[in-house]
Amino acid sequence: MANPETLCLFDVDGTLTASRLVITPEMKKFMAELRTKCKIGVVGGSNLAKISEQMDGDVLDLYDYVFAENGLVAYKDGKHLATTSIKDFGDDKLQKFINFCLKYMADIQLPKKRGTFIEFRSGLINVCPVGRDCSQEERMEFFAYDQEHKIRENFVAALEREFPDFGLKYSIGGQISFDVFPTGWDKTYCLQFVEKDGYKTIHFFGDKAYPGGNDYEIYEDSRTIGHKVTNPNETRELLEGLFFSA
Ligand code: M1P
Repeated sequence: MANPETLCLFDVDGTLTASRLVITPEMKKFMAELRTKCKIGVVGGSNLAKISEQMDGDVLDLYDYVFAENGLVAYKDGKHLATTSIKDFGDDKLQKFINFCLKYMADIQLPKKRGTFIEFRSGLINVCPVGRDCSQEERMEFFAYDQEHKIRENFVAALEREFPDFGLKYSIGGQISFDVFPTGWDKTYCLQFVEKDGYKTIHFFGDKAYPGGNDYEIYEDSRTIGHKVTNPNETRELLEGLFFSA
């Protein structure tokens, strides 16, 4: 391997794949080629099963590091390293938070509502006003409606007003939902695992590398060299310049 002391970490949606879609065969092949040049890892907000689905195969076989749920579920070389649970946040606070969300969602009118409005994951709570059971078409409909009516932005502002001292962070990373987790449990959480392995250079590639986006903290972190991209093609072009040019 040409760069064994270099690690490239990647966000999933909008960086390796189009949002919520499966990686293209070309991009999948390109990432396998990159793996012969340096170590590679993914750090996504979704759970392991969803990341595997998007990576079109067992992601644990395809990447050296896999950080699901922002790194709260961590794997290296296909082996489980650690899982941190949001249950440790405390049931009293969690229930107050969830109750508020359910009441808030009961009072908003949207083009459609489906099922699974709160998804309780290991390391975060995903809040989804349209419901995670929506179809792809309903997803796109909500996304467009949200851009116009700022449903998620207003929801997060209401939560910030209601729970100013809870120590929670909100991240609007995808199209239909937002993630909620204790402060510090953003994507930088995964860096503690790779720091131990003594990499000289850690690149991070993400599309939501703006304040409020779920790639922002790790993109800005002094331990990484951050690269802001707008789609998988741009990610590939940057990597070609870094690792494949003569
Ligand atoms: O990876 C970005 C986000 O992807 C999904 O968001 P949505 O369903 O809203 O498009 C979710 O898995 C979310 O948790 C994640 O941050």
